Amino acid sequence: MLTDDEYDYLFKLVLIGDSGVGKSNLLSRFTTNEFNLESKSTIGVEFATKNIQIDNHTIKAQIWDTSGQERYRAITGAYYRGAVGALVVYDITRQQSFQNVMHWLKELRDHASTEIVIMLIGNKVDLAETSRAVSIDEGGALAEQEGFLFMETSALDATNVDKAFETVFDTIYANLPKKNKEGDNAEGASGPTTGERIQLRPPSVRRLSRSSATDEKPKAQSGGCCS
Ligand SMILES: Nc1nc2c(ncn2[C@@H]2O[C@H](COP(=O)(O)OP(=O)(O)O)[C@@H](O)[C@H]2O)c(=O)[nH]1
Ligand SMILES: [Mg+2]
Repeated sequence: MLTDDEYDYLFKLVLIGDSGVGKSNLLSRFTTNEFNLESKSTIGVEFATKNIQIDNHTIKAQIWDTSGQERYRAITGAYYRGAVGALVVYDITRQQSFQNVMHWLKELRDHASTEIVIMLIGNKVDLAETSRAVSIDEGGALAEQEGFLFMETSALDATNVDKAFETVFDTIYANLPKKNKEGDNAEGASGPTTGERIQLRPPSVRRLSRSSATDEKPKAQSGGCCS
C-alpha cells in the first residue's frame, strides 16, 4: 500500500475560464464531493490534490484553482508552469463566458506547454432546460476545431464531473512515454528500477496573497516557450 505521500506520477492540471463559471465548485465536487451555492471569490487554497489509480499506478492529481485572479485577467505564468492538463470552463447559460474561451486559450498558448491536454467544459448543464445560452453543438464544434476534449458538466448535481477529470488524466497518462510507464518512474529513465517505489513530496499547500498573485509579470514566466 502506498501512503498518502507516495505516488508514481504527479499530474498538475489548471482550471481556467471566466469568473463565476463554476471552476471552484468543479474542483470541490471532484476532490471532496462538495458544492457551494455561494460564489467564494475570496483568496483561497492554491490547489487541491486527489490520488487516482490508472493502470496499477497511483497518480497524484494536483488541481490548481485561480482563487479569483481571473477577474483581473492577472493569472501569473507560475500558475501554468508544469501543467500537463487544463480544463477551460465556460457557463452554458452565459454566452459571454463562451466567447471568452478564446482569451483563455491564448493564455494557455502563451504560458503553458504545447503538449498540454486540454478539455473544454460547458458547466451548469443542470440549467440547460431553463436557461441554456450555448448549444452543445457550439461547444462541440469549438472543441473539435481546436482539437480539445469536450464535455458538459454540472458541479451542482455532479453530472460528468468525475468523468471529465478522469478522461483528462487518462489522456495524459496515455501520452506518457512507454518507457516511463514500464519503469514505475515519474522522472524518466534514470530513476529506480522496476518494482521499486519512489516517494515524491509535493510542495505543501500554500496560500496566495493578492499581491503575490499579481506582482509577477506573466511574460517573464513563460519559460521560453512560444515566441
Ligand atoms: N446551477 C449551477 N450552479 C453552479 C454550478 N457550478 C457552480 N455554480 C454556481 O455558480 C457560482 C460560481 O461558482 P464558482 O465555483 O465560485 O465559480 P468560479 O468563479 O469559476 O470559481 C456559484 O454561485 C455556484 O454555486 C453548476 O454546475 N450548476
Ligand atoms: Mg473560483
